[in-house]
Amino acid sequence: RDQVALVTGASGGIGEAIAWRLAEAGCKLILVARRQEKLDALREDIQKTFSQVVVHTVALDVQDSSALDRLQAELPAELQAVDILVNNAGLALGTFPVQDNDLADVQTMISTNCAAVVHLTKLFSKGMIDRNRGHIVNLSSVAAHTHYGGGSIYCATKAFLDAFTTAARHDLVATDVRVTAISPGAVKTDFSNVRFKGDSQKADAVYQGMTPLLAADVADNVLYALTRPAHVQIAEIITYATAQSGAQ
Ligand code: NJP
Repeated sequence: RDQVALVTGASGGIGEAIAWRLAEAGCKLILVARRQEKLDALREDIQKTFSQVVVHTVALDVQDSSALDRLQAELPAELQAVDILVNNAGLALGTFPVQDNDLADVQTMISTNCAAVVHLTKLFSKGMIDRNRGHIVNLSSVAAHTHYGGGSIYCATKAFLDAFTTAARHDLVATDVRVTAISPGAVKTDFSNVRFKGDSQKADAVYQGMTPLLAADVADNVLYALTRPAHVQIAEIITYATAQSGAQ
């Protein structure tokens, strides 16, 4: 049967690019994010290009754990056995030295980047283990490795994700289920606008002096990991923009 792929944060940026690549690869898609209208527009666009592809959209906030609990049961029957889980929804908020961290923003980053991934992995790994097939892909970051100043919480959430990904691989080692972290550097998406709450000057400054990665570059890395032969498990793909120092 066609593989079923669930992508969080599919309404834009890297998640949208991943959705296109998975559609091209013939997967049935479950696209998750908060903005229903963006998801609907993407579904229409994908189905214009790939008319055979099944695309189902779910508007929810991954911070809402009861919505996550309901997610699987509310999926159409043909989509309940998820083979590919792409935990992509995530964000950074601001750039603060530790003494100035905004605790509400800290909570948002932890619940979105960490807790939701733990929850979705728990929900969908069970079926993968039972069927002895599946792939979990976690969108981490070079920030998990560089730990730049002013980004203590974002870096820590991505370091959490890397550790979680590695430990999950140990837990699943007796199965054919694979786990991969994809860790990009600076990617030209809405990410920096979200980070600086719409301050375009600050957002643009992030990409100064470099040609940032494209969302499609990251989606290529995801597809590479997913399409290796079954005996090959990619642990992590780390990609910097060529002129990126990684210090911020
Ligand atoms: O960001 P952006 P990217 N519940 O802002 C969704 C990592 N990364 O594509 O809910 C549900 O364009 C949001 O949808 P909506 C980064 O940490 C990036 O660049 O409708 N969904 C949107 O679809 C993240 O893990 C860079 O607003 C939620 C998507 O997430 C991943 O790549 C560098 C949500 C965000 O799209 C994708 O980021 C790096 C929620 N609570 C790692 N909150 C980079 N761009 O430079 C957000 O190292 N979303």
